[in-house]
Amino acid sequence: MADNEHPSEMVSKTYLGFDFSTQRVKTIVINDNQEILHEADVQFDNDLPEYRTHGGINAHKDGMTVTAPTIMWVKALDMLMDKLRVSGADFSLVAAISGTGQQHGSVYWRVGARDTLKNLQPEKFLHDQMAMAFSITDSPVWMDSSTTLQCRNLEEKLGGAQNLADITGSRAYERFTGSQISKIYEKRKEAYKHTERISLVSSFACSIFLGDYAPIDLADGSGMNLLDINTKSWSQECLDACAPDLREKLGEAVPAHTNLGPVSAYFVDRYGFSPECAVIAFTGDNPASLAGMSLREGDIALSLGTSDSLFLWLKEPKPKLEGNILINPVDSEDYMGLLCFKNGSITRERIRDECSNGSWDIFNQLLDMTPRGNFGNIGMYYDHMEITPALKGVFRFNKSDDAVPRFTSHEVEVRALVEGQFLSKRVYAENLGYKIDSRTRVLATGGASNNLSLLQVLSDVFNAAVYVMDIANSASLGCAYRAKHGLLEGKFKDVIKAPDFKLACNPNTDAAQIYEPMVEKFRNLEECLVAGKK
Ligand code: XUL
Repeated sequence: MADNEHPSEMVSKTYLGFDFSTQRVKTIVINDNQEILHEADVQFDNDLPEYRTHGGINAHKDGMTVTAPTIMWVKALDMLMDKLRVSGADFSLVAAISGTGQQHGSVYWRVGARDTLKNLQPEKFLHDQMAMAFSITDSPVWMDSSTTLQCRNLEEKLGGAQNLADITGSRAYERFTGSQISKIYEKRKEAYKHTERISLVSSFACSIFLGDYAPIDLADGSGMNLLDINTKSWSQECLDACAPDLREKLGEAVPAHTNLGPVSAYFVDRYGFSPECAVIAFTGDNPASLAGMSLREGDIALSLGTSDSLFLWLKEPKPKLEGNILINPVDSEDYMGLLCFKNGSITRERIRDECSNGSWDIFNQLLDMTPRGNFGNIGMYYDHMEITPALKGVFRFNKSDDAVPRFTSHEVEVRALVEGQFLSKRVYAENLGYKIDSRTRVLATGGASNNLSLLQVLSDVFNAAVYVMDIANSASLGCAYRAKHGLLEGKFKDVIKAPDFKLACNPNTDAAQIYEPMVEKFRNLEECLVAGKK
């Protein structure tokens, strides 16, 4: 063995995970022991300034349209592969590749592009050969909000928002791909006609590795308002409501762990991949993170960041107007729920500044000194227009459910904020069909997950143990895991070793007695607010 060779790499196969996210493309190489051997990334703004993106996107003048140049993603991949090679990655050891992309974004392949993909010349860069491959050169991405008209139209044709949610797992959202395609069809009929295939960002990236059109996977496909999550196939009614000939342009969708076949000859000849290296279907970044966090049946993962997001493993989902249900990326028999709360740390920090002079220590002392249940007071703090639910403003209620303009002390305010944020998460998780039981684990991640006082309230509100995990790059790591899972088949949990989560808190013995009634109170109060009755 040469001195500079990595011992783990010598003994095991490796797996490659790619993440085509909004601001960059990133990759992680792991070995069979799930140790990270190499990482590399290419930032769109800095490394590819010629595309003039800010945060990886171009925001248009209308303030609603947001796109990214499709070819930029291809060029970024050329650069990333070279970086990885320079970092010493041995591509001949890669047993399988998978990846992920920002959800909802779409790619439009021009008639003839399939031949381009099948005949890529190894001596040339991908971006030189794929420059003419797209009928729409700027891909709409998830930050686009220009399709309200198409959304209303889709909901109307499908018998209302709840009916659409019952079929596709979500009411119509501007960023979801069905409405985006519908807008392209309405505004650019010629380009639509010359489109041979429509991919999501994930299946587009996968197509490059496969050297052919890769199918959309069921998990990312659930973010389009086009897939029937019950039958796990396209809904003809939804397809028809968006644009003609859509079924042919989308191809059939497959489970996210599907082995699609060997990597294209381009990667074998140019980078030295084994001709047997398998390409596993790519998926969306949120499903990929679920895999990266090794979520198990019954788990809840809560990322506490500027905004908070909640991932749920669901067996029997109940789609609602708030939240999204997706087909589970690691077990396509099951589902995942996704809930985004815009007012996360951004609002916690505002209250910290007002009540404790910017000090987290004092904020935590105030929180700890107030009894669980906060004397029956409840608060909802939506400084920014909230997503779950669509409310803006601060709402405070006393123990008789009367609206009050303020609470009597800083400690009551602080506890009302923290309890309110976690009660809301429990309410919406249960609304989507999540059932809390003795096996429930709450896995906390993100910036605020190092605050034990916050986590204790979380544990009490959910009456469940809270674990913490520090998983950076959960989407790309999740895809390296998924590459292995797809290759070896079987249950994800039997193939992938879960990271060691650290137990942070157990619920207090009186937690259920205090918070069960409070959850109901919160649910009723918020329903009244949404209905305009409070
Ligand atoms: C999810 C969503 C975002 C993107 C970000 O619905 O729009 O989380 O997936 O990459």
